[in-house]
Amino acid sequence: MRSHALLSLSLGALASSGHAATFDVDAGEHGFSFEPDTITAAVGDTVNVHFYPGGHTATQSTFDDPCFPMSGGINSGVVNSNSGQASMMFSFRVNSTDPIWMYCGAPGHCAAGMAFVVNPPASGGSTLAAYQSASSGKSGSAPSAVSGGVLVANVENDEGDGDNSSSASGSATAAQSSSTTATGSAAAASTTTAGGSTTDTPGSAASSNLKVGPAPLLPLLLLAGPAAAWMFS
Ligand SMILES: [Cu+2]
Repeated sequence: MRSHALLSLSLGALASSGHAATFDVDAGEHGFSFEPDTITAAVGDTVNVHFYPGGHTATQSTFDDPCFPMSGGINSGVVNSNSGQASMMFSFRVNSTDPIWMYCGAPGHCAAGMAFVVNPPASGGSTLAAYQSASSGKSGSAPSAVSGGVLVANVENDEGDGDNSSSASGSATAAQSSSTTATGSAAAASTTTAGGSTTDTPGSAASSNLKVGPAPLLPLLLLAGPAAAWMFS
């Protein structure tokens, strides 16, 4: 019973975690850019921004006011790294399918085109290219307070591309390890159960030996009886 409960709990967690996707964005790995710079995400998906050296931010603006923090918007604050990805990453949840325009608030970075968009409009002139074009000449700034997401210990995404395909394989790996965990806990549970009953059996056998010690001797006597009779006949 216990092993079934554990197994169904593990499978339940596996099923629910399967719906949400995680997207990895690299900030400043190759100059003033976010890679990838366009993400199509569903509500409940997560975007993890990994920061390379240069002192970058991931900050939300409106489309109409690029490089300027949107009131109540998403903001990582400045995250720096000495080499490679910073020890902290900025993780935010996609709460709607409305476009999320993100830029880097370090001075000059947004003007240089350092921006990305989550769920860009399917049509019309509100494109990332238009946003970046309107960014030129803006000084760019970002609040220091983190909002709309959290800074958490960085989970390194694949070096090199850091695109959605690596995050897909990342999720697949996670799913695999979840199923391993499910198998593992099922195995652990049955081991525990087996161990438990194994412990019970010698325990009760031992106690019955102690309490009814002479009982096992009875068959021997019954066997010994005829044997002795045969021997002495
Ligand atoms: Cu930057």
